[in-house]
Amino acid sequence: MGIVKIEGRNLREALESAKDKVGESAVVISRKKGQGRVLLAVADAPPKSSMALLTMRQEARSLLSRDKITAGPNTAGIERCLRGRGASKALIERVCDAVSHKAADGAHPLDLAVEELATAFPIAGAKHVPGQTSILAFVGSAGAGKTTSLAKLAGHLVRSGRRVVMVSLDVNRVGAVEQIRALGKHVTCPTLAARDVLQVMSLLQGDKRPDVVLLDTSGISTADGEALRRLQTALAENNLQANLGVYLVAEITMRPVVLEEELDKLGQLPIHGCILTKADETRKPAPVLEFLARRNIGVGFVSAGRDLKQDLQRATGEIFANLMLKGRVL
Ligand SMILES: Nc1nc2c(ncn2[C@@H]2O[C@H](COP(=O)(O)OP(=O)(O)OP(=O)(O)O)[C@@H](O)[C@H]2O)c(=O)[nH]1
Ligand SMILES: [Mg+2]
Repeated sequence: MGIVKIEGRNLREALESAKDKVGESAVVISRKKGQGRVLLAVADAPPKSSMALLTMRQEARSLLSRDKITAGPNTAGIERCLRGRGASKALIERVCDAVSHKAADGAHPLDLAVEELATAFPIAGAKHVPGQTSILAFVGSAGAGKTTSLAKLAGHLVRSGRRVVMVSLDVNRVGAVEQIRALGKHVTCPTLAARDVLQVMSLLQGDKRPDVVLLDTSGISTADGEALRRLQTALAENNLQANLGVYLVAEITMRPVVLEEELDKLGQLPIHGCILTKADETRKPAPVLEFLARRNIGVGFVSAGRDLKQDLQRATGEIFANLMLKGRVL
């Protein structure tokens, strides 16, 4: 067979291609890298003597020298940066590959990394059906930032002219009812402390129906999951003009394994999206972002501080790129 040229986008791809085309006994004699490509000169068997090896090397060099690939962009800085954010090897490779591939067009590597990262994580769409009341329920572990994020969103919706009610199912914990009332007052949004999730139904009748019901839960995920499933069934049975979207509130500092447990505890409850909180408290947001992407859970909002008016941002590709490259939202 002699020596053949094999090409791939990276070393792994080129080696796999060599195995496919030349067979298991393929031996790499020479290689060349650049512009998002790896070229291999491959023989179908090892050389039988040192003389044979020299001849093979000469042949390989001459084969590869016909391909004028120049050095690709320097992705070492991007790689270092992503490693600092806690990114996985697979994500780092994906971004660096994309940068090397597109760099030929003359764009700056960092801009290309931003472009790739902006599409690496799903965004949760807003679920609003005209004429229906949207019930947005926030679930998640104790202290994740459910009530604070809910109040931030309530303030935003009230300012944009929507009729909003905040309902809290967290009525047994000392101070919980006072907290939601105080936050409601602060963002000029009416509140209701509900002992039973089905109390929400009473808000969904008549002309004064709210546009949005923001439903806060207790942080005891098994019980919250069960309550929301009851609400879901009741809404369907009563044919009310309302739709329920469940949002998981998760600290961006959380370990994915804990988040996984949290989702398990919620049971068979469709999760519409995620609100990521405490983005101001870590420079390593990648593990949680990558976990959500693997589970195909889109991020709806990112919270990066305690300020009720400023610190909740609608998730965008730019925010993901900032988090992954700078370790902060802006
Ligand atoms: N630094 C920072 N703190 C936050 C953020 N969001 C919420 N917090 C703080 O986190 C703490 C818990 O927030 P809560 O909104 O009470 O959390 P929760 O999920 O409702 O908690 P439980 O009701 O106990 O389950 C509070 O001190 C908040 O001020 C954020 O984005 N950044
Ligand atoms: Mg709370």
